[in-house]
Amino acid sequence: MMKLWGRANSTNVQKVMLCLHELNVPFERIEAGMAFGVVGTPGYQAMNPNALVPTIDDDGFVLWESNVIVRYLCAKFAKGTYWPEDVAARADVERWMDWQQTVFGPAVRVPLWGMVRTPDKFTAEQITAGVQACEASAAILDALFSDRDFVGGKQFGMADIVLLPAAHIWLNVPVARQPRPHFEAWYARAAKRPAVSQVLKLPIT
Ligand SMILES: N[C@@H](CCC(=O)N[C@@H](CS)C(=O)NCC(=O)O)C(=O)O
Repeated sequence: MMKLWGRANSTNVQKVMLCLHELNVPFERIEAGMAFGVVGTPGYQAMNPNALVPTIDDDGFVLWESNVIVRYLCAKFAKGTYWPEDVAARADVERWMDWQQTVFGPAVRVPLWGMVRTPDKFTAEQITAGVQACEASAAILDALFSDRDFVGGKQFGMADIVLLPAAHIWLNVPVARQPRPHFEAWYARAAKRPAVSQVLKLPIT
């Protein structure tokens, strides 16, 4: 059976859990990371030298990097649906996966750690800058979803999966946000999916 290492409140682990639930792939999740430890052990680091979660083991094939795991799973189990076969259609959604890793995800880390996890370690200036960065990303997502239901158009797919955990944090941290009707409508649409409601929980921890 597919194995997944990672704590359930990690956004990067949530992407993989969400993907596995969406694709109806049975898996065993092993707690790892932060309070659960494990990532510091030689055995874990032999699989993932970064000592980070998530890591999967698919019948002996070990893989880390959350967005790559999502691409791998969708290509293996959902070619033509979650993983577009057309090269241009795939690049069209993949750009949003890389944007999540490089822009939106790092922005959301500030309200997550600065307002929920370790507020004592953040200054008011850092929080303000982080909130501004999240608003800039939210404006981009609002424009994206002004003419489509999901990232690739009508069908929910792999880019929606990787954007959702960060969106869940931004739309639920205790801060005043600008209204983003299209972005919020996408999130509400996605939240109706059983896999999404099963993985993305409140309160945020
Ligand atoms: N680029 C990596 C980043 C992985 C990462 O930063 N994971 C965090 C959790 S979101 C982690 O392992 N933190 C240390 C820990 O939980 O012990 C990925 O997308 O998989």
